[in-house]
Amino acid sequence: MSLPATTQVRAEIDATGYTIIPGFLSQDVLQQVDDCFDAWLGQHAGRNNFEGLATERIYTLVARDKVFQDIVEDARILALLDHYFLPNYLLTASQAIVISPGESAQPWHTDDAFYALPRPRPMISLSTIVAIEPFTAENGGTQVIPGSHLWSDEEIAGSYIHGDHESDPELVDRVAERAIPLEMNAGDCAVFAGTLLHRGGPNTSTVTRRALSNQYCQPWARTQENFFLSIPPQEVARMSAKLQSLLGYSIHPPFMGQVTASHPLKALEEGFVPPAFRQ
Ligand SMILES: O=C(O)CCC(=O)C(=O)O
Repeated sequence: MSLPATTQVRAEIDATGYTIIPGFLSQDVLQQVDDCFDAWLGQHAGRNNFEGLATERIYTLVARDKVFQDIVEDARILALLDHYFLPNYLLTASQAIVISPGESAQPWHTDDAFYALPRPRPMISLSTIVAIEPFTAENGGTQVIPGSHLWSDEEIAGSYIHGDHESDPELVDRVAERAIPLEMNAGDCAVFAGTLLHRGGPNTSTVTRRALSNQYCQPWARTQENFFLSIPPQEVARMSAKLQSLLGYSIHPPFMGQVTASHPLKALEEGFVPPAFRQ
């Protein structure tokens, strides 16, 4: 995506809350991701109606294969993050989402609802969802409500925040006419504001819908996944400087993220012992 294309993508996100980058993954990368999914799927059952009871999620994808690291730090996505967020923005979630036939619609929600600041407001997170198999209106393609990223708290009232419940039927009725299923080819990537109302669609087809989703947030926001605990420091030490920063090994000035008054990158040095535990 060249610079003018980046500008176009931003204009679409600003206007509607989302956009699609066609052909985001090359055929080769798509195949590598698909091979990983083949090897790993079948072991992770969804636990509630938000994760999806007929949906399989694999968390911490970024740590599972180098191909996912390259996708997380794709230059086209970083260009958007540089625009929307402060320096040292973070990866907040990295997961596979595979919706099987028979899945019902996910509750309507916004991805940055955790951050209980009054709306309308700028996004605190930005989500990407990459089609690993084609997305259709029948197989669970993500549904979005265009323009809802600008809605107030009153307008999004009834959307899912937490707990095991459906979105409010009043909201479901109110937005039904405006919902658009994202239809994408394998390899396309939807990018949307954390403030946008969306949901995984119902899968009424006979085929699965494989996807991966990386989400990013402002450097001062708490991340959904706690990568400090899910990825051992010796693994992070082998990653690129950008990924280390995305995983939280960075400072949001003047000192958010410090490790006993030092830069967190010190914690990745061989033999590092936290100062409070030194003899
Ligand atoms: O799978 C999808 O299409 C959307 C999933 C989603 O929005 C979520 O789990 O937060």
